[in-house]
Amino acid sequence: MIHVDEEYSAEDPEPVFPYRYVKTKVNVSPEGEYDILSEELGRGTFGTVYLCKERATGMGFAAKFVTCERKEDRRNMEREIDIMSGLHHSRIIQLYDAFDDGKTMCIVLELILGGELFDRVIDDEFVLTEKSCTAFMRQIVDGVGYIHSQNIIHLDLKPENILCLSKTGNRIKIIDFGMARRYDPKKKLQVLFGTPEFTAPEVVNFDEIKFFTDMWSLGVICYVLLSGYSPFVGDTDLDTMTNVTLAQWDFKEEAFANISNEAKDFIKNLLIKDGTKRMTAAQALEHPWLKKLASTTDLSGNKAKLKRYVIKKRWIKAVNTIIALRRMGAKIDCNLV
Ligand code: PIT
Repeated sequence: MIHVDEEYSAEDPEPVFPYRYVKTKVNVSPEGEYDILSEELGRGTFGTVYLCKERATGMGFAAKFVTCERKEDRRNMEREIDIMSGLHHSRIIQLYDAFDDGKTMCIVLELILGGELFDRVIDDEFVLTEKSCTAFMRQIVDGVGYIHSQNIIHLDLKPENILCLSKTGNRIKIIDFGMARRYDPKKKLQVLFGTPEFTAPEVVNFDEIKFFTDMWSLGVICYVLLSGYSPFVGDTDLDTMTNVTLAQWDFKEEAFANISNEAKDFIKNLLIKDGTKRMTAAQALEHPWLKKLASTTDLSGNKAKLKRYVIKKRWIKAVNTIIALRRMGAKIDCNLV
């Protein structure tokens, strides 16, 4: 059995490569310097991420490719590169290189091999406790606090975007800055995207977005992690968005009966409709639930719920991938199970 017992250390581990400021190599293709391997690390709205190897060093990386058919695709990638090249922190995936060959853009990123946080948490070997949840939440809040300190809002914080460094340790990193924005106090920032289940009411209502928008998502992630239930999810995205705009939610009785008041208070202070009343990342780190040693009571019932949640999500994602590929006219090798 793996217990996340080792206390999370605030000390920054050595980065795999020294922090660097990346400048996009224009009219150059990554194949000159990297071997792009056929293994897919991930696929999403953002494009496809492949495993790759730098020939000069033999080091492994993750390469995200985006075909820039529209002007907007290039602008989005340029924004992501600009944002990521200024984020240097151990809880944030690091940018290593960037290419623009005129048709396709590629960003080379730190390789993270432990998989998604929720996949790790539902592993049979993993013991879900409040303590293990705080070990993860503390790092996520720490990373988000750093992002905010750099004037960046992530805007797509969700379980899929939290990766584990290894299959056994408890260290995580935040990925996917494809939706991130720089906060400009002179401009009113409104966005119309995100993942409804984890998106704040101000996004759905097309109201002003600020750093507190990310804090709502952390509240939802924490709720799901502890209980296996998702507080706003409905049968359709539209139902989910209605639930979010109402900001009405409660602690599902059967799942939260054995959860501490501190943990509930932590979530209560994030899932607040009025963004200005939510805890900031700095306040969240000072909250008693993250400050003190949390309970080590085994939450195996909740873990079973979380497992069902993750498996259902995996299926929905697989089906959506097939639909998208069919639309592109691809032949599908159907080996889902
Ligand atoms: C890894 C390992 C892995 C997935 C990724 C990286 C993906 C990262 C990523 C980063 C972005 C983005 C989309 C995906 O927009 O399994 O090392 O900035």
